[in-house]
Amino acid sequence: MDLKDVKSPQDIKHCSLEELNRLASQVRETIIGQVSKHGGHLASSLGVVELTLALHYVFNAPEDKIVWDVGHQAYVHKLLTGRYDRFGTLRQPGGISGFLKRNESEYDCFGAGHATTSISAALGFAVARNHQGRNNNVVAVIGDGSMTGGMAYEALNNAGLSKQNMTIILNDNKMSIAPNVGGFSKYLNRVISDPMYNKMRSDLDRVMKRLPGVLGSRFRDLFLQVETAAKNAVKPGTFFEDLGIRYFGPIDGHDINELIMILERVKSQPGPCIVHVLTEKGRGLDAAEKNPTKFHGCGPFDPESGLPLAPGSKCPSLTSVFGETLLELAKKDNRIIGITAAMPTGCGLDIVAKQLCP
Ligand SMILES: Cc1ncc(C[n+]2csc(CCOP(=O)(O)OP(=O)(O)O)c2C)c(N)n1
Repeated sequence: MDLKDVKSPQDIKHCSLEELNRLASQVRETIIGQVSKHGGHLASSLGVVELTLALHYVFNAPEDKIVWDVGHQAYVHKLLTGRYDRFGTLRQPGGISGFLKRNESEYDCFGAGHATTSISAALGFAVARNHQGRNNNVVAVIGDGSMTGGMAYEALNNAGLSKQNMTIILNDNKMSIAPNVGGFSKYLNRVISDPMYNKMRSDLDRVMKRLPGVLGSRFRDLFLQVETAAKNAVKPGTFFEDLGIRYFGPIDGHDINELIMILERVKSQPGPCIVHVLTEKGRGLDAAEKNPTKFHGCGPFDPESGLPLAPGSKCPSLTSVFGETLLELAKKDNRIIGITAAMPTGCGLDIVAKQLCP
């Protein structure tokens, strides 16, 4: 299977693991090729290549609803949902959008641009599904950065209470646009680094993988019981479990096989679930892995060196003028406070922070 032949997610349903991994490489090449020529959001999409392939392999979009938070990480989704041929028009006048757009594709069930919207939207889709007597799946994909926004907690609160069948994918790359900060980010780090839980999980997974197919399915229930008991002893993800949302993870978000296994499992799980997936922002492009903030959104660049192609205008940017002016004012008046929407570089407040908050 070649990426250019993928006209819809149906086309990847019968791919072998090897083919899926090959598609992952082609998707990365295509995205890097396009963004290096015309600019765009890069690092977030590169981080979710395997995750998006696994989601479209396991779930049945557009009947199943896949809701992407913000929408800046959806280039992979676009390539797998019939927009490969138009991908060269991405963000060009008359071309396809850099975000999800409902009137662009039936696979874009929700369009945003604002962070933190996906769980609320997915919950809405789940309630509407039940209301209409349908049984499609609903998935929200939210980054750890977007998970720090207030609306996500409203949605988690309601999801836990309403017991709707839905899956939340927490795409944890430790980054918002800048490195993620705050209590929730620290909490996720503690979950990830719990050595006892990680050992228990890998031991259980190893046992499961050794079981032959039929036996494996017979032992699945037992496995779930053992895992639940072990989880209760070690308690990763208790924050979510206490809200009434079943927690799975942490999972390697670049291992397609592991992703497919866990997504198949949560698909049949009643009630709301959260799958904690660990990914690397900028994965597959050296310069973006080293500097994911710079490559969150970027202009044209040389893929070899990562250096910008166009030297840029001699005029200072609006962002830098804003930052410099605010710095000048804040130096004179300590009542001036800068608040950033988790993007200090993007709004010029890094200029202020560097000098006034060393
Ligand atoms: C309400 C709101 N605040 C801030 C932003 C700016 N913004 C765009 S993406 C993003 C967060 C990106 O982090 P994450 O959700 O972890 O996704 P990642 O890019 O790491 O995959 C932010 C803060 C926004 N789009 N909407």
